Amino acid sequence: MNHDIARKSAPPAAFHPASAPDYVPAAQLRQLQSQRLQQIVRLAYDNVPLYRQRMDERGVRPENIAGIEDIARLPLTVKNDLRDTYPFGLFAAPMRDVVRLHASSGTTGKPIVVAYTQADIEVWSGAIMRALAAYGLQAGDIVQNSYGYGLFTGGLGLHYGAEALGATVIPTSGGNTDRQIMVMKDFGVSAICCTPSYFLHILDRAQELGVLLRELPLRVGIFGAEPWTDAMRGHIEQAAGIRAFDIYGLTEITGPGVGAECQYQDGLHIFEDHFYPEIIDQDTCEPLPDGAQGELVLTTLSKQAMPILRYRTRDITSLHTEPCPCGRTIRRIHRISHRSDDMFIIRGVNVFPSQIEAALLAVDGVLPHYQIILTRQKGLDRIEVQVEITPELVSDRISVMEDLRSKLEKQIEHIIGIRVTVTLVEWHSLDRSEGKARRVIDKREM
Ligand code: DLL
Repeated sequence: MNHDIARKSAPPAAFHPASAPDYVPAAQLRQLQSQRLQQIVRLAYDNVPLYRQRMDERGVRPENIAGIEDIARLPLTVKNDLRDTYPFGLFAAPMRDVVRLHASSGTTGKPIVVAYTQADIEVWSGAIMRALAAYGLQAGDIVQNSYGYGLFTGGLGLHYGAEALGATVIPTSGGNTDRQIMVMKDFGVSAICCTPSYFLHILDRAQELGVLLRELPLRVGIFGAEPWTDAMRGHIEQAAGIRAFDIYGLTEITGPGVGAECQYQDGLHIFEDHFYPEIIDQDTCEPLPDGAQGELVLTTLSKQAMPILRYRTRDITSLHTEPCPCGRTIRRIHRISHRSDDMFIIRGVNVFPSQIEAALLAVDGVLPHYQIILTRQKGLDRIEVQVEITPELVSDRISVMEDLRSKLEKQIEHIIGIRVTVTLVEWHSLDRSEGKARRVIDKREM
């Protein structure tokens, strides 16, 4: 273990009562899931016309769902179902019981709107408490929440969960990076929540300002809302002297807190007493066995305002049942390496940004700031990868820069199997995001 990290480690957090459901014996958990599934299907069928119609079409009635093993009989839900019923068409509760709305705009079309009753907010906060406890946080920790506050679920979701844990929350929201760094330094922040790409930006700016994050009390990073790699984790942990944990979630299901890593950082435990995971084959929609990679499908088992049955997340992962050394009995998913719709096809080859990121970070001196630009010239698709390099690596000798460029091109070609053009760009020349990073710019004409 890195010495700085060891020095900054807090004593092991006492077991938090909110984490009790993480350790329930599997048989008991299945029973609870079965009961909750029956209730949620009944709620959806009785109150949401879309679910009633879809179930009727399949000839499935709520009483046919005897337990969790029947879940695959239920219809799948997709993002367009939320768009088509915009804004409130999937609500199962009257507005007087709805205490909060959030929305997510996505890249195209209308936003999707989601609703919460007070009980839903409590379940959500409970899930976040379980995540934070798994990272080793407790009352007394000072949590800087740099996820955006507003319609995005990241800010308020983490806010209420961290408060419920008893931590001190600083609601900085995203942006104003110099102020983020001042707060982190002056307020003795021990944990920060933001996207991994925004944290990289904070790291760079802190360095420019002469603030050494390694020397601050900061010891935990809570990073999610976008794909990131183990190579990126290594870079962040080393540069900031912290432990960087993954947190997963999506607006449709609740927001952040559907799953989280534990101290072993080997997959994300899904809080499956509330959010039931399945993996399906993306093409056939058939359920896949444990360990197989496919699309994650989630069912909300307790959501009252807006129950969601078998939601196709488009996130690609696998589900693991082997016991985790931490003792939690809830299952784990492999970290989400990509979304099925992140994939781009270039000359017939399927490519994911995360493959390019892993290739770049395998080469010393390359910063994890990159952008992928797709163009079409005379009918031929081309990939250009713009990569920032550390100032120390910039050399006056053209041959040194050329060697680095060609090393990166070879490394990427080795992983994705096609030639790309790498352009080395100056430190800070690529746009920085305060939220989710935009990695791919597709300039090909459709
Ligand atoms: O991003 C909720 C969130 C906020 C999660 C803060 C974690 C932290 P949406 O904006 O609806 O919600 O985006 C959901 O983001 O389907 C994934 O594709 C992606 N995503 C979320 N967390 C991770 C993660 C929030 N840890 C979509 N790793 C999801 C990879 C993630 N992708």
